[in-house]
Amino acid sequence: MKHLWWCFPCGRIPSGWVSTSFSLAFFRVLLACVLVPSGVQSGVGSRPGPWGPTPTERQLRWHEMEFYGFLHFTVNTFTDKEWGYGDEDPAVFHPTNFDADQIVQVARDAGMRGLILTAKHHDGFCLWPSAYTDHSVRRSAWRDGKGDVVREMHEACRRYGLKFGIYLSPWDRNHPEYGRAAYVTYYRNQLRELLTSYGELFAVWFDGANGGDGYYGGARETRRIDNRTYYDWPATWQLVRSLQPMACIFSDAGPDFRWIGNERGFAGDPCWATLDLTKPGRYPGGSSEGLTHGERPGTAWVPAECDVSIRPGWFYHSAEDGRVKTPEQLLEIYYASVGRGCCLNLNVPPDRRGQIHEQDIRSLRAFRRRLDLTFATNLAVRASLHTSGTRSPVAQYSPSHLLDDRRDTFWCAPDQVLTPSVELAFAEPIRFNVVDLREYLPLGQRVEAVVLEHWSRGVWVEFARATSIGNRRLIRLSQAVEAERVRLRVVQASASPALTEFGLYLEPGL
Ligand code: FUL
Repeated sequence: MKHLWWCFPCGRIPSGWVSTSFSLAFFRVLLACVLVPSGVQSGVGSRPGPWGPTPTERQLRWHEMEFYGFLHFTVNTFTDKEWGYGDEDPAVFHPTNFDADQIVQVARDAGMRGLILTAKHHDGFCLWPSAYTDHSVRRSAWRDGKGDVVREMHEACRRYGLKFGIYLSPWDRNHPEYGRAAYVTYYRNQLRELLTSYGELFAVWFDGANGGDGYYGGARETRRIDNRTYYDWPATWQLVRSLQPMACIFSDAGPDFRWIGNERGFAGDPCWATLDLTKPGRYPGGSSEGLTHGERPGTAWVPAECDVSIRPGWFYHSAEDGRVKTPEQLLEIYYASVGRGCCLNLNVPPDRRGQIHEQDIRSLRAFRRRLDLTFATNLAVRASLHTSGTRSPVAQYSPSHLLDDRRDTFWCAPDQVLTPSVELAFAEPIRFNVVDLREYLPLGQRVEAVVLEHWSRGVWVEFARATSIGNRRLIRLSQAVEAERVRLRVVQASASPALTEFGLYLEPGL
């Protein structure tokens, strides 16, 4: 069985095999696998060994999401603030026409695969009727005090096939015990409520903003805490692990995904999915050094999320209706986040009705339309492929996997070959201005740099180069390239490259 697993790393028989050449290819590979003892890293039939830190199954699922949304919604929406002081009367929370379906439909139509809701922001007001405080929707007039925003959002997400996650601010400017041990117990109690009452969560988001002035049950004073020790994060994360084992935990430095180090939505270039967690400052609210680019080789797989708001603020303010990011700005963010191997968490704040504003919808629609038009056709699938070398067995690591639109199959060079190339030859010239590359993540982030060339007047001419690939690298060219032959050359790698996808696309109107 062990050898069979080696043969089919993802526990699946590649679908293409179960047709014409099934028997021959299958038995050839089976024979090869059986002949190779486990532990051998190269040669016929062996699976390539991983390089550096690798992702968990939980993180792989998160990588697949690529684009999801943030919902900042609380008393601030009605007081026109970004950070509530904590003394807000819960009655101010009165959405006039809250519509979870409208919010989720907008998100789905924009291409988001999940939503993360601020169940509690720094002001301490809870969007669900927590058993541990009255400072919640229960004391608002909305739905006669019987409403639950978290439940309505979670159910709407389920109806429309989106995943759901929660943000629970550690800093609570309302709670009288904030800064003392009793608050940490309160915080964990609330977390447990959220982890057990709303089905499967894909993400739990722990904000780094912490401590300062606030209401604190009427004390109206400044309270400082020690970020490193106060919350005992390992115990809190253990709670998440035990109650929601597939939920990815976010904080500045992970453990499952990290902050990108800015709130503009732009990843660094390069942007590695790995981080050195032995460095000081690697805790929520710690140092942001190294987060933008990641670190090589790193000690852990901690990929980055780019969080950014579609508006200047995180919460809805009518004064910002004219300052919603344009479709072109959103596209730039998309290419600089998803296109650099990260996930994009785009905030779309519900307004005072409890819906996404028309201006935001307009921008999101045009942005989505452009992405759909761009990625409708992978022109590379028309090519015949030639490589400088492929690992054995060739059927398993064939370059054709680059074009099969699957992340569980990949082209891999033999172990000793760190700088392989693959050439795409077309019967007729194609025009493209976007290149799309993906690495096979279970083997780690192996590629350090690539060059892209096209054949012109008898020579290879470079038209782009890139560094880190990871989950995805999108290269958006300022000018379209027209070519009959295109070549990808890996020019630097830490281990024999394992690539799952190669796409060439034409973004219209560029
Ligand atoms: C920050 C918070 O202070 C902002 O209000 C917002 O929630 C942002 C996503 O994270 O740390």
